Amino acid sequence: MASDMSSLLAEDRPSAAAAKAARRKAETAAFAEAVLEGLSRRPRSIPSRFLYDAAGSALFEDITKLEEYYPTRVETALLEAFGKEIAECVGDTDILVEFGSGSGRKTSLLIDALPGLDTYIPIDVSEAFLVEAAKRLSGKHPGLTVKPVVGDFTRTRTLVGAPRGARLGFFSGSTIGNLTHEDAKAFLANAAHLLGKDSRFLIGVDLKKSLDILIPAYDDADGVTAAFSLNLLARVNRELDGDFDTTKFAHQASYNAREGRIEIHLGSLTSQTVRVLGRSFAFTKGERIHTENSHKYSVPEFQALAATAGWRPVKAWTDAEDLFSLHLLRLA
Ligand code: SAH
Ligand code: AVI
Repeated sequence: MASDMSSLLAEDRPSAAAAKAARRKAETAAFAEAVLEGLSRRPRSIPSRFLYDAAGSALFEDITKLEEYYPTRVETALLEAFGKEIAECVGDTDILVEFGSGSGRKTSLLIDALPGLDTYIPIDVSEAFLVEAAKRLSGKHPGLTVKPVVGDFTRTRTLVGAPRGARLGFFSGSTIGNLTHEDAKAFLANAAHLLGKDSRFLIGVDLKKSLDILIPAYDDADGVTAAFSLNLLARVNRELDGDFDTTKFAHQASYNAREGRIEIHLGSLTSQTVRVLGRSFAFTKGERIHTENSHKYSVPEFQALAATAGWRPVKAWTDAEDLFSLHLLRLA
């Protein structure tokens, strides 16, 4: 079969250009609402999905190459070591649906291990990055139909135009850890609905571990993670007529043991007033904006969470140092 990139090529048509402009407008409106609301409440917070504009996605790619950031390295090694075994446990698969697909580099390993795969549907909110990644994947896997979907995976209720067939979901990188337990449950329940009866789900989940490993992974020596966090304020300046001085905020990563999660904040280094869309927000020195959570789960903790949404464990794979886990689940 010839490589099919129909939904990407459609981007060139005028109607597709209008749809793209409408998506961008809606995304900017959602960003504006989240920022104005999040800066008005106490404690202040902005949802982490807004970290991923084009610049944020590129900075996340830089994070994945850091020595301190073990999750990408270890998850890749797990897919390389156990890809064949995972594929055997998964069984026949026609359609792979990936949530928060990013660069899709790890996905290639999974695609290689699934010989009967016909269609790949990556879902991501970061449009330009998604389109580039989908083109790369399509070129690398001739014969695979690639149908990228731009959108928020917590709000994707249907996969328009997706063919019938056996479905496997893939949620890599421990992005599920960026959701609260409540939101993760709702996401897993929606994914069950989206993937449908008899589907399976492969999810990468970061494990609890020593703070000596965990903290540097989120506060690296070269300041790449800090740049990733601060890009959120730069994005407010670019898109929402903001005047954040990004040199006057500091990236802060800490572990909240009670919640079992890394928390990332941007702390104000001075007393200052910032304007966004014509509104003023006064910060005292030390006042923080909560920008990200990254929950860590033991294998049984994650299996218990998945069970609340109807997903049963098939098998979990971990590395020798117990840094990261890959869970294969099936619907009960
Ligand atoms: N899975 C990839 C990328 C992880 S980074 C990997 O393991 O390397 C998280 C990805 O999820 C980014 O590409 C980001 O744009 C996307 N993302 C984050 N929140 C999202 C949301 N609510 N809906 C859709 N995509 C989201
Ligand atoms: C995408 N996500 C799983 C990353 C994480 O590890 O929580 C995002 C990240 N934030 C800072 N470093 C990496």
